[in-house]
Amino acid sequence: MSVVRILGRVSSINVRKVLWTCEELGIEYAREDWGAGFASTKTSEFLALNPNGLVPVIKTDDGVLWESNTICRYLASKYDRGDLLPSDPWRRALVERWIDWQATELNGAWRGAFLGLVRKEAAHADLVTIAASTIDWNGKMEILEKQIAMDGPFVAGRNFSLADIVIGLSVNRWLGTPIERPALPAVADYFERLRARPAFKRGAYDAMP
Ligand SMILES: N[C@@H](CCC(=O)N[C@@H](CS)C(=O)NCC(=O)O)C(=O)O
Repeated sequence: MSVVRILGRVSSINVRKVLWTCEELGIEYAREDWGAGFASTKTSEFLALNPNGLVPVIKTDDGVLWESNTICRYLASKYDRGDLLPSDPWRRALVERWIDWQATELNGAWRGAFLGLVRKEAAHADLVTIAASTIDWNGKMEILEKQIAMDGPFVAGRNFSLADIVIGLSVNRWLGTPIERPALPAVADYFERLRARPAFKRGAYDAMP
């Protein structure tokens, strides 16, 4: 396959999922800056690629693809990386569960606090909403704490998987957002394990929550 083209700014957590995945796969890719602060995703040119007007989008020999978690799954399957996304239905489901949990439960929980405190969006400046989002977000991270403590050292068990990319970047966001956080030692150790990975260092841009 020729070089995978990734459209999206690195300040996007969803773009970084794809970058980190490419680094774990050890494949060649080229990234272009699209999205807030760069080329607009609301132009007809971009909307023809992704009607949602969101990054990331990838262009491959197979075609154009959007939705970050789907892109990560596609790339792991394309490059036959059963270690990242197992083919056995049960083991795969244990990985996919956390990928889906990130996109639904976790992503919904941090919205108010992250957009209000980090992106400083006027529409999310309401302190009551930020406080409610913080409680919700911390509660989700307590779930993660129990999972890692009980079934770690990675989120889907003994081995590093695609779920750790998606969840790891979410932990990075949690740690980088100025909220009051409970002490979660298993999550803290987990994050250090992820940070030690060479692919994390190259693809995760952890200074950006
Ligand atoms: N569900 C989508 C969400 C993508 C998304 O929300 N992207 C944001 C950045 S994280 C975006 O494109 N924002 C608009 C922009 O940057 O122009 C995915 O996971 O790919």
